[in-house]
Amino acid sequence: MSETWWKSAVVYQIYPRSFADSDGDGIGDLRGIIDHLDHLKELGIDVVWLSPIYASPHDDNGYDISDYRAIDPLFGTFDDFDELLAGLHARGIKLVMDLVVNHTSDEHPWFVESASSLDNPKRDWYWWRPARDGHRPGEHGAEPNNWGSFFSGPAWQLDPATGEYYLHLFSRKQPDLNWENPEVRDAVYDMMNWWLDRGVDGFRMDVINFISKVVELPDGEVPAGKLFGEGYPFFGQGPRIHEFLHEMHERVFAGRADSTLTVGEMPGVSVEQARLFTDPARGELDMVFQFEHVDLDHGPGGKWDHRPASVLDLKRNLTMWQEGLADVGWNSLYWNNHDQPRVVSRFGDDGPEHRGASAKALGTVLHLMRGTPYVYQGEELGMANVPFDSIDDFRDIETLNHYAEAVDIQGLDAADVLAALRRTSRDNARTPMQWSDAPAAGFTTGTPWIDANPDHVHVNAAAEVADPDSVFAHYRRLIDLRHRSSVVADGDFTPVLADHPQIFGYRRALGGRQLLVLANLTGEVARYDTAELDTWRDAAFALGNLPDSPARGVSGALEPWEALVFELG
Ligand code: ISL
Repeated sequence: MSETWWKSAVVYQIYPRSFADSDGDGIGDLRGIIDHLDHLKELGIDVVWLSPIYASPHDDNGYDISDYRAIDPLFGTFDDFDELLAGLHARGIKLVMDLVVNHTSDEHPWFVESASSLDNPKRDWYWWRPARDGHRPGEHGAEPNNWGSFFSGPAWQLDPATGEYYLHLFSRKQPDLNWENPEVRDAVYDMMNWWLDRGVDGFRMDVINFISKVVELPDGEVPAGKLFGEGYPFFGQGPRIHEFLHEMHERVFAGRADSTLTVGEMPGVSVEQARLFTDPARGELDMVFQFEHVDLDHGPGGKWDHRPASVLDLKRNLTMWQEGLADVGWNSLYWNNHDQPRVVSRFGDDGPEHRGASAKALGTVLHLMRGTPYVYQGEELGMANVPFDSIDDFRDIETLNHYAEAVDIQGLDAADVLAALRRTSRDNARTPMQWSDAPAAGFTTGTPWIDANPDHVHVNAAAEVADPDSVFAHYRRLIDLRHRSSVVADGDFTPVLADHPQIFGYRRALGGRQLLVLANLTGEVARYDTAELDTWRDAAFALGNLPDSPARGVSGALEPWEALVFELG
């Protein structure tokens, strides 16, 4: 197998809690996935990334792990897991596991031991600190530094047993591991080798650019209007991050065949840093998830402070990443995951007229760039954000904590906060996969843990798989094109119509073969000057998203949300 097999591969993310429930308890499970393997085969994907299925108290839906070597009974057993892995492999699909090692659950035995006394041998496996000088533990302002947690409130929790605080960048049930301690790193590498030896094909690494911290843990600047200081400068790409990732590569991946895939989730990573992380010569990671394009619609107040992102913003950012990782390194390409609102509602148009076309146009521009595309469950159906009308409908810890802080502490208007949640909450990605028009979208025979989107009566897999004009059929064609075309997998990327305010256009080229992608990412007709595209006048039509696309050439106009692909050579 070539060491860069993933250049022509497409990854599909499964969030197991919301994919398919086989036993009627309202929560998705491994047997539910087994029941739907043919959906994945039909779509044509090459790799599944499975969000966490390990033992967990589920404070953050499994991103708080209490045993890395156990399957949570909520999801099934090791027999189910082995059957799933075999079923995927039998269909030529690899399995990439989620690796959550910036933190564990506070119920992990490592943390329970660590918390038990000041001199426990595992005390130093986590970040314990006494109260700030001059303060008594528990007093207002006594936290060891001023960092805020990603899930609201301070990043420190006092443990009364020893009178010290522990660091948690996420919930208080997700204490951060201390990667400075070599025993921690050994334990993580052992666990990774154990899973690879069981037959899994790689890892998606949760917030892996946070694992190295500036050990003094200094106070951060407090942005205007915020309650806490910014810790990011002291844990984002910390001092030893490249050393740790290279060590992991040597200890886990270097001795294995080149059939694995590693992708590091890296909020806040820059293109220059991403080039270092993914330079094959450095032996760190195959690719990273960056967040710049999905943060473009965040205002100065962060994710809950929406501002519209223009087509120009979006394509300029994606183009910068294409160019930044053109010669060294590799991009991962995504619109959605379990933390992001649905792309058709965000950068597309989820109204009845344009939902299908805009979902297909966004899929087209993403899948034909240089990089490895990721499809998040339901994206291939054009699933949209959910119109929840009460805070009681939401389940996500980040969402619920933010609502409580914004309404109860900051005194913001509840209706405004709810409107922001509806647009941006992670729960938009977590409603049940829409298999059919049946109650609960065919996801469960019981009561789903989170309500299904009412639009499942017309947006669902049963209707789309059979329909050659569906979003599903379009995604299948895009995936097939990557498999068949070395230009898509490995060609150069050059922007076209770079300053056009509505059209995202680019050329891909490899040897004498070329591909042209033109997509109107707005609901109005887009006219363009064909002078720059002269050589494409007689190019062959390859793919389009509207009924009369095949008849349309490089004509100087694109219909609302029209996306066309042409081939030369
Ligand atoms: O979604 C976010 C909040 O707006 C992101 O900041 C997110 O928390 C960040 O991308 C890290 O995400 C990962 O780690 C979290 C977990 O809650 C997310 O689901 C996971 O993808 C902690 O493990």
